[in-house]
Amino acid sequence: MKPTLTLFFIVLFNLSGFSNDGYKLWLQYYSIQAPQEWQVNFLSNYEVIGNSATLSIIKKEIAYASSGMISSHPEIKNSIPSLVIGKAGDLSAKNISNPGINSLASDGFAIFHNLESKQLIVSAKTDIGLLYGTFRLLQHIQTGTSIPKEGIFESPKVQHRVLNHWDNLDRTVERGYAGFSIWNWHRLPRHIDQQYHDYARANASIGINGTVLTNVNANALILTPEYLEKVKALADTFRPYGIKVYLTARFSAPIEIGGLQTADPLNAEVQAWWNQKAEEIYQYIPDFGGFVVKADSEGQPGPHNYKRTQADGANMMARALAPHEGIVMWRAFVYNEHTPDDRHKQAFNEFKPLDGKFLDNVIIQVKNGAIDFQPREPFHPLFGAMPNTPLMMEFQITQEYLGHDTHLAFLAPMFEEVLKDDTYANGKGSEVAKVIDGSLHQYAITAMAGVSNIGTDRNWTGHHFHQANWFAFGRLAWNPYQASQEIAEEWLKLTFSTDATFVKTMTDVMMNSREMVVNYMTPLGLHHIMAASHHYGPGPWVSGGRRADWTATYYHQANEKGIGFNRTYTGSNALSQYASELQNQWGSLATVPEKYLLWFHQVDWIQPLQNGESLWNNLAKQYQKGVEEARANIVTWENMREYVDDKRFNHVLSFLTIQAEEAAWWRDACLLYFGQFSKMPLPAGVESPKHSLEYYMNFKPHHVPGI
Ligand code: BDP
Repeated sequence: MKPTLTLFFIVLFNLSGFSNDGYKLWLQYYSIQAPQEWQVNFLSNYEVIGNSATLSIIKKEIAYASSGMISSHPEIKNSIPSLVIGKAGDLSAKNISNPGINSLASDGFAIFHNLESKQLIVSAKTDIGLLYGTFRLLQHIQTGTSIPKEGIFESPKVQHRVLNHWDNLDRTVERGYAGFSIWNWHRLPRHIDQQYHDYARANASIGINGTVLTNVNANALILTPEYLEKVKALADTFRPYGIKVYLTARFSAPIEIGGLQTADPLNAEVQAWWNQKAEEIYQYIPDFGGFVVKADSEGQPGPHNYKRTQADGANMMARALAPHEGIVMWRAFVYNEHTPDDRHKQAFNEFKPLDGKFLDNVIIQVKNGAIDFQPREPFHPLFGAMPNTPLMMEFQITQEYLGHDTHLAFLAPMFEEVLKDDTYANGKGSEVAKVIDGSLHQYAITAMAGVSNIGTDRNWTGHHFHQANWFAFGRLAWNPYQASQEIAEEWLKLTFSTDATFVKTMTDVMMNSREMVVNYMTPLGLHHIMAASHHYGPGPWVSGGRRADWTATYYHQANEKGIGFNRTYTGSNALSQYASELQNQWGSLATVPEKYLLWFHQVDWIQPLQNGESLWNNLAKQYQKGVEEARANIVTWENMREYVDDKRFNHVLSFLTIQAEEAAWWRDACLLYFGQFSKMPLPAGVESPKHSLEYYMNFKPHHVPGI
């Protein structure tokens, strides 16, 4: 094709907006309209000092970013580079002084102005630090945010920032809604798909440095040589991006693939098996991160099978990994249907007495709340309760309980809410974020995990806006104190446009979105009232079956008098697991925040809330509010057409439409169901349900993904 013709097609393609399927995530590098001199300057005159696989990635990244962001602008050519990227040692060889570098962590970075040479310097102790610094600078260039005079000096506040893939070896993804697993095990190790590089690059661009490739409901096969070859191929691909690989270890693996009779953690043969297995893994992957373990939970094998403690199990694996500097992320999500106690209390009861009994390379992975990634949960009572054992945060990025892939919910405000909660462990000001970054209890290991929402969909995450949740997780794992609003703004600018109206409007939509979902699904502290098994759609009627703790009626306890789970001292007393300041505040109807009302209290339908109206009226109005918010988002988005390419615009629009319909489905089903007990009419302004309760109860969609 002639060059002019090619150009014509490129222009046509871009104008018609068909080209953007979202694959490029927040690394769009779209053309900057009227760039300022500094933007063009840095992208046209730069030097990257040294050679390594990571430095090659940096060089490629800047060239690529430059071709996108300033392609239509004349380059400014200088004889000396305006931007220099180099490790501390390499810079001093060039007589560039490097203030502040010593205090950085090995993967921290500095971006600063060198006043003598009038250059911008990106510096770090390691190549990976440089990679992070480069990405940060490119993000500044794209968003038009100049580097402050005093520079940027940053180290991650959390050491291990990992995605947890709940991906099965057959490529289905448990609780995954964006297609199949991106790990094509069958083609590995011989075929290294470009997407593996793109995945690692995207993660590096937000500081994620670890990936757990396999489902917590683990398959022991992953630990066999056949699969370790494949894991090695992925680890080799990810290494230059600073990403370590971890695997989930099935507790009964010594029986299943080792031919032993037992998996008892105190049995010498079992211990030797794990030691040997670790040796073997490190031969394939010398920088293997370690194991993530789900034990004694939801049917998974564990130390309980041998009357051993969680510490016995974790320490056995920790001993095997220690010589290789690997760690064990042992999950606290342990509960049992045969334990006659509120599920809320079980992990605390199990782990608190073991504080200080774990080896140094064990970290306990705790979900943000005590039940299970609900749209809203108070923080998990274990945070603040284990000063002598490192605890890490597990967030769920995939939206198992927040409408799957079609419901827009920006999760950063939810993560932020938990991180900012005060545990009062060492008095006022003992926020969860301080537990996670280790500062509250001086933990030697720190980590944060996010259950991935990534799949084979072209845009990776199903909903275009759910890319923002992956992005936000990376940002918060790097700095758990960052404000979610700032993250939303940055993501919008990188992904779509820096237009002020667009950014302001959509930041508001994003910031309100999680609360909106809470409103139309589980207002006022309700929880776990979704449909059984696939968890898609409402199911407040779910009861019976094999486990009470998997039903909805166990959690909402609705009856003719009222609704809610009494977790005060007159009920399950889960509240006693929190600090006395919180017990006082949350334990009284007068002071409990309404967002946690039905989480901790059983409340009469006629009980007046803060606004003087009855609980029933408040509940109904919250549901209605959520529906109205979802509908309003469609109108708001319609007005954003001029800022977004057609392809992504229409995709989002159609998902917003689904969301608004399903918000009404949640409202109608829940109000009809709870109305049987309250026997009160819907207050003015709340729409009458479209169908009968029977209709909703019988509505059973087939083949919902993610199970
Ligand atoms: C629940 C999910 C289940 C997971 C489990 C876990 O429904 O699929 O296996 O958590 O975290 O949220 O282990």
